[in-house]
Amino acid sequence: MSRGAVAAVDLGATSGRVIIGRVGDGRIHLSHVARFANQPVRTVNGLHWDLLGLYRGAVDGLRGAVREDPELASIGVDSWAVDYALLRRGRMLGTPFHYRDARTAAGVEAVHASVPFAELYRRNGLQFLPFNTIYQLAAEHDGVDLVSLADTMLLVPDLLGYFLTGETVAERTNASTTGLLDVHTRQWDAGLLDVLHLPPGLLPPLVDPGERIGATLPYVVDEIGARRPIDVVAVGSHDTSSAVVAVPMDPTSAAYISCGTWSLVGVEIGHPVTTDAARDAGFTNEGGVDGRIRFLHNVMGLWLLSESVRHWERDGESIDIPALVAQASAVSTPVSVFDVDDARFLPPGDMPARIAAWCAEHSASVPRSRAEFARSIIESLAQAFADAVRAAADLSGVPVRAVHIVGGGAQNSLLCQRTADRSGLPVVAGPVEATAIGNILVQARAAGFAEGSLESLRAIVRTATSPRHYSPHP
Ligand code: LRH
Repeated sequence: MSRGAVAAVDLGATSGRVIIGRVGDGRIHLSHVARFANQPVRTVNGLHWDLLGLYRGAVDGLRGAVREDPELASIGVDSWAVDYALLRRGRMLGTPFHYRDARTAAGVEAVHASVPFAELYRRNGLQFLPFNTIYQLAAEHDGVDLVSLADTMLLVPDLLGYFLTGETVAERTNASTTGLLDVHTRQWDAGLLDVLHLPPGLLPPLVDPGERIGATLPYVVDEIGARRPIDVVAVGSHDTSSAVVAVPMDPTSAAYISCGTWSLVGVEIGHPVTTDAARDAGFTNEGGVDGRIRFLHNVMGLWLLSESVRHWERDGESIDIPALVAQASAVSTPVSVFDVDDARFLPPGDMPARIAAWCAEHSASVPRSRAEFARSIIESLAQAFADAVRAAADLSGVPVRAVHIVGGGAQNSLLCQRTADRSGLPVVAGPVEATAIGNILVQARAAGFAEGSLESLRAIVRTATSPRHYSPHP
């Protein structure tokens, strides 16, 4: 096994990063090269991602990465799931939408009229979320019908891969979030495309994490200042699938929470569970790296806190989130636990007012200060995590004896402690950089800098990081 460097482009809902990972001898070292803002843009026809701006940020970051390490073996891109661009003969049609755009309701109705949800779940194994790609595509018909003009649909990381290499592929873990992948065969569900009148050629060939997508095009080589074309390699391009690669867990007895804007709570299993009980509990079967299944529930996540802070900051005040969480820890009066998954919390807007309205409607006490709002959000998330961990264990049969929290939420010790308390299980927090680490490890294995199963990759994470432990308090 040799040692070497790869570059991860990791696009999150609020920022993108380029990180170099140096891997070898069972070790990993990260070097943060660039961070750039991801600022959604609202226009007259809805909420969009600035994908060209994000690509620009990625290219600038890759230039920095090449300057720092001219021998980079490969580049891998991951991002949030479900969103896509439509293309015709290689040109992007329209401005891709943000999954929090409200247009999808019509799409949900149209899809369920053709394929009832119970049947859809048996086919695609996905938790109902109104923004799953399948509903967004159906909503595109509501107005200008770009879908029928398109010859290709690319998910966000695949779009960046296309800009870098000229190759059009669909990475399988992210493809599993579209609703158009058969959860049992892991192939596109051609029957579903047919029933929904989607062009048969719309979905590109599937590739698996670790497969080479192509080499950077000459203009990219030039822009990033490389001496030669660099391979772009498929990783778990759904950020959650990369994050779960880097959970230092024993999947036969642990649950994980990938905790950031969203919180994905579940277990890793070998085969999908598409029972009526799993469907009714809102559990999804997402495709993982090496054919594993992420059986999880998608919980609203730290978006509740960040969007509240965004509201409080609207007049120019600046709020320090760790300081706010410290104030929330000091709140000694009981606060209300609300249903974090209530659909009203999905779109951007005045989150404190929505939380207050939920509490008033449910005869629960309304938080009176920012610290109480923050405490109420954290208690409600911790309760949702505990409930989802229990449901994941019951529905999958995995005897969960510990809960791993990775991602930004692993830094929030109040949330970690209250998750331990409310679940009655020990919580192991870290790494914070799980997504980038998972992206890097899959590339490193493809390049021969690491080897073996996910268990071997997780052993590297265990050696390289020092998680924090939280014991449940009675
Ligand atoms: C987390 C995430 C999650 C999806 C959501 C759209 O970033 O990828 O797994 O459900 O974004």
